[in-house]
Amino acid sequence: MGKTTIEVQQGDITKVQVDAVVNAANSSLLGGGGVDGAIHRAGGPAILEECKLIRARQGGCPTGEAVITTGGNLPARYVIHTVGPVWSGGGKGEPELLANCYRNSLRLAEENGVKSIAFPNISTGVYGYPKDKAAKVAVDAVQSYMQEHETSIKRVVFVCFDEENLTLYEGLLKG
Ligand code: AR6
Repeated sequence: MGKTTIEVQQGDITKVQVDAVVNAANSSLLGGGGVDGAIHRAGGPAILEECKLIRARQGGCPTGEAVITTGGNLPARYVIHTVGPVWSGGGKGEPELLANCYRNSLRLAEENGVKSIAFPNISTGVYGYPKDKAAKVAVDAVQSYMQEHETSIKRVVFVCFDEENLTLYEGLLKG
């Protein structure tokens, strides 16, 4: 199995030099606030144009699934839009749906020849997923994907916007 490095960084995902950045979108694929707003602002209108074409074709993106567009003006060549679950107590399948976001994004990345990919902390903003629980799901999902697949992805970066997430991810990935 090829070796994949998993890194943690604090900062703005729109500035990260990778082949693909993941967007924490909503099912409409028409943009929003948070990281979604930042990606569309920095990447320009080409991203929304492609999102609209995907919407016309498949009617949006279900929770846990992912779609891919151009990166527009971003340093990244692609944006992978995935839809995290809204937290409603944990008994509505949220952990599995959140893990699916990471797995499906990695699968789509791989299918498009992506060698490096950056993830935001999906669902931990507007969607209210507790940060500690979300970080554990994210790290487990990426690590188990790497163990279960012969992957050509060389680098996975968790981009944490806030200090709390940074500390959580550093704790989970050390050692
Ligand atoms: N770079 C990296 N991370 C960021 C950035 C950035 N520029 N901006 C915010 N974050 P959220 P969600 C972090 O709310 O919870 C949108 O309106 C933020 O601190 O962006 O999945 C969509 O359209 C948090 O840790 O996404 C959906 O409607 C993380 O990104 C809804 O929000 C995710 O926060 C999705 O909610």
